[in-house]
Amino acid sequence: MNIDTIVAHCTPSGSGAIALLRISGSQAFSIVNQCAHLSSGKLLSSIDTHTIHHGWVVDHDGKKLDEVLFLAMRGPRTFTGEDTVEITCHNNQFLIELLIARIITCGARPAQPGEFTRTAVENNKIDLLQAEAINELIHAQSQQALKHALNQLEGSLSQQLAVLEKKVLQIIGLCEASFEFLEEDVDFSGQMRERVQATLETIAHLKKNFDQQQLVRQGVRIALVGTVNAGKSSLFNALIGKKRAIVTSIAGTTRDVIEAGSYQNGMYWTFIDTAGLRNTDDIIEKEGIERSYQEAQNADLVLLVNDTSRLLTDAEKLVYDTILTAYPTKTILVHNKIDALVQESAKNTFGDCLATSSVSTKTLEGIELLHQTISATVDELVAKTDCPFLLNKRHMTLLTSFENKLITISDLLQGTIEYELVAYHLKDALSVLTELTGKSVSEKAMDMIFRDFCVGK
Ligand SMILES: Nc1nc2c(ncn2[C@@H]2O[C@H](COP(=O)(O)OP(=O)(O)OP(=O)(O)O)[C@@H](O)[C@H]2O)c(=O)[nH]1
Ligand SMILES: [Mg+2]
Repeated sequence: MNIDTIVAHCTPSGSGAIALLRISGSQAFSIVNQCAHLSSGKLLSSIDTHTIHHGWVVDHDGKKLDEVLFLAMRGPRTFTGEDTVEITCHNNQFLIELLIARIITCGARPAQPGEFTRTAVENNKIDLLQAEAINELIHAQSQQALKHALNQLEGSLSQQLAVLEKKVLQIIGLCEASFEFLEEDVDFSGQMRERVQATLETIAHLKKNFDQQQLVRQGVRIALVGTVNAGKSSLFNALIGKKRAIVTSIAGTTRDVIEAGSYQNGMYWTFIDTAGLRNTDDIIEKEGIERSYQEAQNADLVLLVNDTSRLLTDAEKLVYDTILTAYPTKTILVHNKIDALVQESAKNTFGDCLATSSVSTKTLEGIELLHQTISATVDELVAKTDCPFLLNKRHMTLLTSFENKLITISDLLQGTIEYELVAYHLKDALSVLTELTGKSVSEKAMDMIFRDFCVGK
């Protein structure tokens, strides 16, 4: 429980007519009361909850600082669960600082990052997963991410974890019962093994789409790689519709990784131009090439650009082969410079890839078609993310740790079973799960075991 009353500016800095300040805590009403002058003449501390009032924030000497609206909400029916006053004021950075300083003089303290949401978790208004969903929601880079974040905010992931929690609690119950009735030859080990297996399958299902979920969360990353002078930067510029990257006939023009993004079909696409791949002694270029490989690895989609105005050397072919062998399911082979095609065989095939495309960044032939191919591929990638929530790294780490603990338990359930040891590991696994939702369940776990499984003692 937060003993301080906190204040912060909740809307982003920048241009816009209105800004929102939030004050939350047990003293919110009495603090704002000292600096509020309502046009109705009423005292802020005496007004009904969940009402809006016109007025001014005033200085200690009654001087009007800004004309505002006060939104008065008494807890627990508020986001944080505490008494909350929100002030909509005019959006000017100096004015906002002035108003916050005034509210601080009246007894509030500046809020820490995320403190309102944290207070909401501490007051059990939302669980940790929902708090994380708020963050996801704010930063969603695609319509899908937004949808998943909203689902998660409504508790989709919390519900999934509650199912897992229940499964573990049932296994604990079976374990305790087996232990208790050891002498009476009651054996639940078969059931326990089955349930551990079923739980492991559920975890695998939850984890399955993690990679695609990152794509949904951050938008799609499309890396352009290929030999020097293949026309990667030209293609990059053609795809983003701007002359962003430098294009020259000098091999090795691009050395740094260049990114440009835009929203396309409800998804944020980031194109990444990279340094051309070749053997070089230039240490700057070497570093650039190293980064190109890195980008190919990190990308959701690779556009492998092949220069068809000349024939590749054997060494270059090897590089293309290596990339395609490594990433056949995320690479589109783009034959560029088809306006200057040296001979048909310059349209090399290197092995399996997602699609092949022929373009000319000079005449723009094929660019629109390539764009459509990329779009269809992105749609397919996104369609694979069929689960209604977004796992973050924290979730993934804890789920993996939970999974490993269950694997240990599964091993312990083979042969002669030491039920006490198994029970210990099960509770350990449960604590990992509750770390995910941010709630402590040891007490609750015991309640559940007692209610569902204790054989009438
Ligand atoms: N004829 C023709 N020339 C092209 C085409 N695309 C690019 N070029 C030319 O090829 C040269 C290299 O183009 P860039 O886009 O700089 O190639 P790059 O792959 O980024 O090269 P590096 O950054 O050096 O690795 C330039 O002279 C471009 O004008 C094309 O479709 N047709
Ligand atoms: Mg370039």
